[in-house]
Amino acid sequence: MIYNEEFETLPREALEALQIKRLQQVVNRVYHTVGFYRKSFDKAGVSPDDIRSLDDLKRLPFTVKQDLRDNYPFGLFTVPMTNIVRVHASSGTTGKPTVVGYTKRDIDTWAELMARAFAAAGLTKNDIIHNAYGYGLFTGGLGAHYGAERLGASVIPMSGGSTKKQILLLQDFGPTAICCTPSYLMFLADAGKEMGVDMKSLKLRVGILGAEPWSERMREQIEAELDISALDIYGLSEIMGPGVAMECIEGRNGLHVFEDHFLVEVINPETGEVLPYGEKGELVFTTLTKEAFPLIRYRTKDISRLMPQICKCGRTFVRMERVSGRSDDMLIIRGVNVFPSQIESVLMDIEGLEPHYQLIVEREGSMDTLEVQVEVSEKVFSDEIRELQNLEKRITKDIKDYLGVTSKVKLVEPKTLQRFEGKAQRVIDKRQI
Ligand code: DLL
Repeated sequence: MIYNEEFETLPREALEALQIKRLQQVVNRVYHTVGFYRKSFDKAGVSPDDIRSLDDLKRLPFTVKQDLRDNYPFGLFTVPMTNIVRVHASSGTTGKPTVVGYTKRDIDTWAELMARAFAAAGLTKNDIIHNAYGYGLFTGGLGAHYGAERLGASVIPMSGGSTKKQILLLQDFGPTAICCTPSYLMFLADAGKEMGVDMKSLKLRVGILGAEPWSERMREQIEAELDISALDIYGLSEIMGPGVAMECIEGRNGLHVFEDHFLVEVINPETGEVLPYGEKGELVFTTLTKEAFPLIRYRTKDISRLMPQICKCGRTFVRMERVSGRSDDMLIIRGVNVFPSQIESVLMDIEGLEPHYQLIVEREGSMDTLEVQVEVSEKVFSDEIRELQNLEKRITKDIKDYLGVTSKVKLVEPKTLQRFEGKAQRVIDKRQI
């Protein structure tokens, strides 16, 4: 099912004509309304008038997460706060989150793109969508919610957590679709089985799963355990939230990027050079229609490749291969984005800890676990065991409070963790997904 036949099946030529027109508009607008862009374009020696074809896109400078941080919280918005109707936020590389804003029209566009995503999963107004993405600053919950309503489906705004209740509603309300992270769906499947529920007998037909990397192997496992189609949805807060790209149920091979609203490029993360279709590199997005918070050539750090072959579903939009990893050290633990540097700054605010730590990420069953090992000072190490336990508790609490992730903290003797000559290897990721 194609939600917006007119745009989603535009012949390439017409699509590109629309894209260049929209690109020129957005480039002009950011140049004239946001000091940051004026400076960065001037520095790169490029003016909005230089953008005559889509090929000129590569003349524009990149935007990176640090730029968002430098302009925290609202510095890159192009409209006054009176026109902003919603803000969301996601983890930044330090304690401060990355903040994004939406006008009424932005929310409207987002709802349409999420409705398109649901339709690509084969859903219609006759479906009941159980939405277990978190509601709140995270874009997953409200993003999917508005899209489901736009489609006219019945949405169950469940949010994350409360496992038993999730299972109960899945049985009693009979949703035909579920939205959550793939690892959470595996967790729910296990939990349901433990409760004696036959998860295959639920009415669920399809999962709209994303917000973290996953693999074909995980897809097979989810599909077998729940007897559903498990489809991949991609997005990031900076660009909009979920619904930047979506896999279609007909193709099940790569995610269609909603190219009438976003320009996508793949670059070599080392050199910044634009790579041709088919080559693997870092995804870069430019928003074409966003009002409040347009972004020009935003480096996502997500690794993928573009597949231009026409899909059997009829959509003409290019597909991106499922994201295989990141070019930076961001971890996604149970759907929460965490940078090692954020954990470091929490640790460094606590007296008695040394700046030597290691993060060990594992997957037990379907649950990600995070262990934080940190060296304590000689003085602390000679304290009573109870004091050390209290310190562990305090660190666990601070990490939970500041970053939203549950961790197991292990204090270790001074000088026991490995030292590094070059780049420190802080993270040991043992997950096999
Ligand atoms: O995770 C938006 C989202 C919500 C997408 C619900 C899909 C479903 P952020 O919290 O800003 O936004 O995190 C964005 O998550 O740069 C990727 O690294 C990762 N990510 C998102 N979707 C996928 C996916 C939301 N399908 C960051 N596969 C992105 C792999 C994904 N990684």
